[in-house]
Amino acid sequence: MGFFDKLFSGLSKTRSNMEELEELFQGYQPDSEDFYDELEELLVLSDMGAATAEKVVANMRKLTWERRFRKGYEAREGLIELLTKMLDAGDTGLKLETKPSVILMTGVNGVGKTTTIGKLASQLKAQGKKVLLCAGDTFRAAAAEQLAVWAERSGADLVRHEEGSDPAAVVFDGINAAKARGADVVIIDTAGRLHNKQNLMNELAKIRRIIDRELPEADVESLMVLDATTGQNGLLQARQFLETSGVTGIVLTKLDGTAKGGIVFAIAQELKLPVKFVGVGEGIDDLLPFEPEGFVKALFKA
Ligand SMILES: Nc1nc2c(ncn2[C@@H]2O[C@H](COP(=O)(O)OP(=O)(O)O)[C@@H](O)[C@H]2O)c(=O)[nH]1
Ligand SMILES: [Mg+2]
Repeated sequence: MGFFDKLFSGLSKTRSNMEELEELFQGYQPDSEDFYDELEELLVLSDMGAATAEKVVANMRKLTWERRFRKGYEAREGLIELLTKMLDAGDTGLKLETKPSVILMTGVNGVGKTTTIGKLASQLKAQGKKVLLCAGDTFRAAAAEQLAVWAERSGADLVRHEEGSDPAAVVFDGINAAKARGADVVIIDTAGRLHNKQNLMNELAKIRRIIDRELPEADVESLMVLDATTGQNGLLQARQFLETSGVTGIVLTKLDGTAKGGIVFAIAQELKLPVKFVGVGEGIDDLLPFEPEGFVKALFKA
């Protein structure tokens, strides 16, 4: 399946949720208050969040007035344009120019951190990079096992310690192994759950300090993983990670399993962080680089 087709099918649930939006444009009446009310309702249903939906509607009113939309297709194009603009929250690419450079993966339990690491490792390997995975989730033995499977599949190196050992020590070893072996990228897995939240945040802060101390000049991409199926709730949970690990971008997983793809807009508007990748399945090739225009097009069948 091609790149756009994958995104398109990954968004099929969200798009079916938006069919009513297409109907809304078919019955478009300029200057109708009902149009704006229904638009807002549909956007909220897509899990865009009330504040962001309100903003879209306000921007849409303004654009309609400026451009004097009369026809449904004009208004539809206008909406596509402004939604695309709203997704621009910074650079969607990864900056990994130093050798080694680091990708730190954070997020609550079960969102798809380890799976995303496997997918990313495979993409970086395909670009000819030497990749080392570092099993910083030492909370459960199964976590390192799962990472080992992905290392095998993607052809990446792996550094792991025993269950229950200090994650910061694994990270220290991982970074030094990467230096010694001439790896291009170290990808660090982390736990999403510990005995309590404060423990987890302290641990992430400690990992971050080790990275900054051992590789002060390195490019560090700190990616926070969000599960699209948890919607607005996931967004709330995510805020704590932002301060602790210096997040540079978001990976939004499980878009294939939800009709609530509108969460992408809430992320850009509320977290002011770029989505860098979207997950559209459990397979190794099911991670797509995010790009606002393509995303909105796939959402609208435009
Ligand atoms: N459908 C779907 N499932 C995913 C995606 N990403 C991860 N998963 C699944 O989500 C579950 C939890 O993933 P895992 O990587 O273990 O999460 P972690 O606890 O954050 O490391 C696994 O069953 C994955 O296969 C995705 O993009 N789509
Ligand atoms: Mg994991």
